[in-house]
Amino acid sequence: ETEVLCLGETMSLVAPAAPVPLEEAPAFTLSAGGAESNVAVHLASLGHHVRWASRLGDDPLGRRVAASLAAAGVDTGLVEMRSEAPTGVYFKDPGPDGTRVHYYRAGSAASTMDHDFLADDVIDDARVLHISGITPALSEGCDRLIRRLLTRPRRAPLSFDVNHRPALWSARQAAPVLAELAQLADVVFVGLDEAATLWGVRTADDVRELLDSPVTVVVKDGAEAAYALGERRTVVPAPTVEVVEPVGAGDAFAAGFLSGVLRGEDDERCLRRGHLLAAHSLRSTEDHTAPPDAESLARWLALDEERWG
Ligand code: KDG
Repeated sequence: ETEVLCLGETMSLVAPAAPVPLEEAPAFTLSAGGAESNVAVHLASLGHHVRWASRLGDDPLGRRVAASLAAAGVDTGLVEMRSEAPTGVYFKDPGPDGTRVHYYRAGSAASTMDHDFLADDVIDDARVLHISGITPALSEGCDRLIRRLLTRPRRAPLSFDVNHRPALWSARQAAPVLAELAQLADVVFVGLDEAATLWGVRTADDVRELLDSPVTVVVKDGAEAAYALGERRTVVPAPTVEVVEPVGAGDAFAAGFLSGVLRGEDDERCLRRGHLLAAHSLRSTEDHTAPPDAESLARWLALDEERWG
């Protein structure tokens, strides 16, 4: 049985080997990066059965992306390799004000997905479907696909990470679309700073007021805390971490949280799992790293409230 089906574009990721600006970096690493497949990799490394669905170019980079996700334990059987469009590429550009990204993804194989990508029975086979607000910005077909997934009658909860990517579309363009799509999901992940940029809200409770229909809205307030706002309001402070590089931490958080959901845990434990995986990812420059081992995870999850904070 598929526990989570993740859908979205994954690109080849070129990153300076040391955190120096792209213009000067002498050496690079080549790996795979995509928000939804990052979530898939984290979930797989926690032992969950995860599928990732998308399109890649039938080219060396596409084969490399597919092979690296398969090697990480993700089921890539639904991935379509296309000869008429290339695999997208993106570069990380570390700088004094944080890491910027540069995309070479217009017309990529993933952007050719349309509303009929994935049969209904394949979607219904998963216990959770995870998508993000990146996909509707890729093409009109991708937008139609996301709308179909969010509006079709469904059996399993649908998880939606808002993931506003300013390099794809402006906040003014994205704000109404991302709010509309988030309202159709069951579990929504959003950063408080991201929500502030998009919708001009100030607090986690403002976000919940705006997004009042999902069962649970998870608001991440960076180094401060994370909130699960549903029938109840749960807050868990963030553990202290020395941040090496923040890209990918949101994906790790979503994976941790969803791992808790799959185990039937309460919101507090789901948030803790989210924090723990995010903290781990914040310490690395890779989009995804091996998660903490089961024993340390269990130890941290069991900390009483005082020592956790
Ligand atoms: O969350 C990390 C992603 O942003 C990164 O892997 C690339 O999917 C990506 C995107 O579209 O920005």
